Amino acid sequence: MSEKQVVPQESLGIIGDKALEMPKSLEQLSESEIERKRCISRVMTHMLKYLTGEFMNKGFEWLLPAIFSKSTDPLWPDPGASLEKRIEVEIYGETVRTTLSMIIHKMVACSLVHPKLFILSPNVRIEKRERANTGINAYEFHQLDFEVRNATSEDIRRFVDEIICGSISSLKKHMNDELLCLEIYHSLKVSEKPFRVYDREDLESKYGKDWEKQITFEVDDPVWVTNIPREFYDFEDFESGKWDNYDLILPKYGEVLSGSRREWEYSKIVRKLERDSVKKENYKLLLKLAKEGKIKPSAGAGIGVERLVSWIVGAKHIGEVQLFPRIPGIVYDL
Ligand code: ASN
Repeated sequence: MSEKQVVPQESLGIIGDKALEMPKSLEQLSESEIERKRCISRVMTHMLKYLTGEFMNKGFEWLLPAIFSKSTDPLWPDPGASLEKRIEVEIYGETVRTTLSMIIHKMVACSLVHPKLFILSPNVRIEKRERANTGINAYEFHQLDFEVRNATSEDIRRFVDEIICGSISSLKKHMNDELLCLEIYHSLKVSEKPFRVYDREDLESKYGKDWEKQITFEVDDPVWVTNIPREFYDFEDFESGKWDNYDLILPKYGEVLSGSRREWEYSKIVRKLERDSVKKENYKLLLKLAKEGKIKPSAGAGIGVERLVSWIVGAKHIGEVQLFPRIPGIVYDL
């Protein structure tokens, strides 16, 4: 890559309305910038240790991710999604896709094997290159993705309130040197629980289509937004038109988690796939299991690991919290 990265500027995003300086790759960093990276990595290590520990304390199984599968998240229709390209490759004469999220695997594993599970999984989303400027998009990132059989949305939200606040308390207790080095120790606070919950329809009446950006800049603590129309696997009440799903929004950084109670009934899943023009042949196994009544009600969510750390350390760009940045439109050597 060249010294100064030039990125298209049409679509300036959530963090600010001015062009962002793109994070440098490792070999371009000064000593003090390397020290900062080191502190950020230590904060991330501690956060992952805390979060995975909490999941295991609560009886979750830790599963390893899959990279190539016939079925992955359609990421469609989702107003937040903007993919430049979908990766499909042929292996052993079959077409497989790189993981966009582990949602389908979670639904199947949670129904057939583990009532409580989590996966720390890489997601490959080739975002449009303009998204370099949002400061919160990376074309590879990681989710701490989890699912609980028979859980309600409320159960999941309360659990997330708990672990987000817990991870910040734990960081303040055990990582004070790193937080001081990053100059955020004093401003980092543990929010009050439970986090406030807004309905997307109310936000839309107040702010219009741009509600997500508006609420992101208005709040000082994480807040929940529920009832967001999106992919087929999120539960939708056809009568009321309400979606039983949720996003967690972080002040100034935006959405860090999305999740829902899931659809499990075959006829609803089929109806929604058809309505959304999502190819049914890409979801053969899920449909077969649902038809046989083997998909169980569950709820879950996925936490964007790099976004959560960006918010905690006050990063200007998500690429700062990746040792090997994955910025839309910029391909580094490593
Ligand atoms: N992980 C999300 C969920 O559990 C799905 C996604 O990332 N698109 O609902």
